[in-house]
Amino acid sequence: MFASPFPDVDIPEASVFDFLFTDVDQADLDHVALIDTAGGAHTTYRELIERVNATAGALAARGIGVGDVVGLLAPNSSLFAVAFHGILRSGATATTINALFTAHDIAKQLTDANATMLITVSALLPQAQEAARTVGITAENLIVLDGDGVAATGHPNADDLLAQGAPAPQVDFDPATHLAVLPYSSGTTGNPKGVMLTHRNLVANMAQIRPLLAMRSDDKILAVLPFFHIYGMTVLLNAALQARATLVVMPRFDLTDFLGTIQNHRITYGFIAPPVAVALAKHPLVDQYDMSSLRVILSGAAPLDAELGIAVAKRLTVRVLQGFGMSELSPVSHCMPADGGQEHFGEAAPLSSCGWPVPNTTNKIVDPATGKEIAYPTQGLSEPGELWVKGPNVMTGYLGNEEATTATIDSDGFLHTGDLAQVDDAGRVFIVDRLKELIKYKGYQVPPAELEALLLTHPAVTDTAVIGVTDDDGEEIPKAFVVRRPGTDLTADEVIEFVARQVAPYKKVRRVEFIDVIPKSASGKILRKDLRSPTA
Ligand code: 4UW
Repeated sequence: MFASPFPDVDIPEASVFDFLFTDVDQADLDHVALIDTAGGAHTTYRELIERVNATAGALAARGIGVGDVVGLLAPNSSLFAVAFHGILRSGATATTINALFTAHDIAKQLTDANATMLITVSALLPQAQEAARTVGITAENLIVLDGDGVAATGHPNADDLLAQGAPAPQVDFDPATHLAVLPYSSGTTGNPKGVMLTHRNLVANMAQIRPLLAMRSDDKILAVLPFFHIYGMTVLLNAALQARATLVVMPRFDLTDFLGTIQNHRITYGFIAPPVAVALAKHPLVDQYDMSSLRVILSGAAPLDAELGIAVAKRLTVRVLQGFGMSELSPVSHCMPADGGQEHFGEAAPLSSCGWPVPNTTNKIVDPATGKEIAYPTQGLSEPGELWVKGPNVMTGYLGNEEATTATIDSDGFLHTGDLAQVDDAGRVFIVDRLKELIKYKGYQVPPAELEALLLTHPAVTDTAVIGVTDDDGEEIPKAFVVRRPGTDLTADEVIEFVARQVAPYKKVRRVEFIDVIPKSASGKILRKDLRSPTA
């Protein structure tokens, strides 16, 4: 067992709204909190807080409050930020939905989360409407933030909510137990599950990462990571606003816009996932832009290749850092400090690591075969084992799924990440492999169980297993092993096409191999390890 080397931080008993906004300095009120690159709107902290309160008031007037769940389906924008904090401020729980989801995916999440309202934007209205119809959400409870408004369409928009002038409600809940958000994650196995994160979980994670990330009010933070995913939610919508920085909000990633935004807004701090690092290290376009304002780039959500990270640091003359997170950990459990670790430890951590455990946490590395704890190394690296994490950022469990909860959080409070890690004698943690089923495509979760269930509906497929493999660019991609029904001539292209027609683009199967039989254990569990041969 080893603890964070950083001093414990104080975690106030406060709601997310109170932690973020009750003690804003007068000087910060007129500071710009959010800039939309689409449309160019600027929102000050004063305006943000007023709008969050007004949104909470309007939701309360519609009967939404403690115990209700509201779906939020939108790409990044200042409207998203207001809606998100408005939901939490009203006492309701936000279930954020991947903006790339199909109507089927959206309905599934809304149903599982028991959501009674859906907030979206006009670009996603067709799938939002279809999902709302499926789950019985009325037109009035489908809010289209940038839409033409209730008079024109039957769907209220953001202005309708603000114009209502309803005061923010007095809400009474215990931050330690009340759910702030319900993001969905497949965890170590199976279909996506609602990850129950309390106000305390989110407040704790903000407090835990504050001394490491050291964001400042004069930082211009690039907000291109999706707010609906826990990474963007915590580091951007929560931690960056807590630091009173300015978020420069991009609705989607496009390399030219991304580089132009860094140059034109003089971005100082960037949060990315590894595919963006590939572009920053290799793409010729990068040389045409002035990147000199950048001081820190932090990568997470999937493994960062150390050579690649070093190439980015050299090319842009910037500090590149890596962190590790998981929805179930609110999400940040490991991170390098903004100076790489120089001040605290005398040297920066190697980029192949994801830094040290964040304050107030302890870790174990456990041999998955024997369940025995692996010894902390006196020199060099420990043996690899499953990473276990304990701390105030550990979720309370999976919604309505006691079995998955007890399989993931043990009786001592350690969350079993399903990732294989090593620790070195300086306390730095290296993620070396993934034990769990989950596949990550460009940092997005692809649950194999979902693709397997879909493939089994194809009449020419008798059995299947989907695993992650690495393509030529070092990207993890979903690959399907398929057992063909005898007498059929199903092709790989047909399999790819069959899945692509029915899932969000990032969940596509990108490679197919036909085999005679799927390797399974005596209990019928797919032996994914056996499928991971060098040619896979
Ligand atoms: N190296 C190897 C990594 C890494 C990794 C994640 O979708 P989820 O549930 O959650 C995330 C959250 C990532 C994150 C959030 C905040 C933050 O500061 C940060 O570092 C900068 C990262 O991705 O997926 C969780 C799973 O994603 C893999 C790993 O398998 C984990 O269990 N993963 N980060 N640096 N693998």
